[in-house]
Amino acid sequence: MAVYKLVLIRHGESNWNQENRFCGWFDADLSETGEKEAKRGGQALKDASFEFDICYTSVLKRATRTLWLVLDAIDQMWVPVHRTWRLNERHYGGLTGLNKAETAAKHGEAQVKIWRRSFDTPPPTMGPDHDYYSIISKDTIARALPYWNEEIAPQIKQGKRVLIAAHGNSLRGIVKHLEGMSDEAIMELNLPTGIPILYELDKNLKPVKPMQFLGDEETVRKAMEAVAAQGKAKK
Ligand code: DG2
Repeated sequence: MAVYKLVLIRHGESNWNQENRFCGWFDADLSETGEKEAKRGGQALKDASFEFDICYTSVLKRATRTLWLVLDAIDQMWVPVHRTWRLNERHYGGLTGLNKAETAAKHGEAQVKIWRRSFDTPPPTMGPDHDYYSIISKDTIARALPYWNEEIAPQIKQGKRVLIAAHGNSLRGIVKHLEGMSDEAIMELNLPTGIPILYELDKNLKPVKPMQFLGDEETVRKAMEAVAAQGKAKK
């Protein structure tokens, strides 16, 4: 029986999503499309009359701005927001700033998929000679899960209605944990930008049904395919 509801939202498209560059901890802002996606996500939550008691986000502006736009759309800007680096995107290390399709052409799509989606193979490290080394100094799930277990899960169990606005990979870490997905299964999951995801959870915070996207089926399908295609080599 569903006891709790949890809503996750990956930020809207960022400028670097638009340019198909590995972003990670680089603090790219939302693109115009991303702002529209975040507003549309907020509208979907408004249409379904969602209310929240507490919100969580990363310390990156694409997630923060998405959360602001969503809270504005549902007219709940007063809801307390907790920010943590533990919900930041996967640190893309030496790949930061590179074009995903060009990287796939150089290293192969299979290798790029491992760097983007695996839970045990981090991207190559970022050395001091990297262009972005001075701006942003990894293991996404290893840092997101303690925060989930120690901070977020207890709030849900107290009956708080929680919204998390974060990133493709930090949210995939939470999804993997909630659904008990294998390392292989999580490799195939691509979360769309700006579309709220609803989980109905039992008293032990286990999902009672699959994740539900608050958006029309066609938009969701296209958005997920587009994310998967970002790692394909340019033809
Ligand atoms: C993207 C995710 O992160 O990239 O860092 O490039 O969710 O913050 O836009 P987000 C990035 P992929 O893991 O999908 O390549």
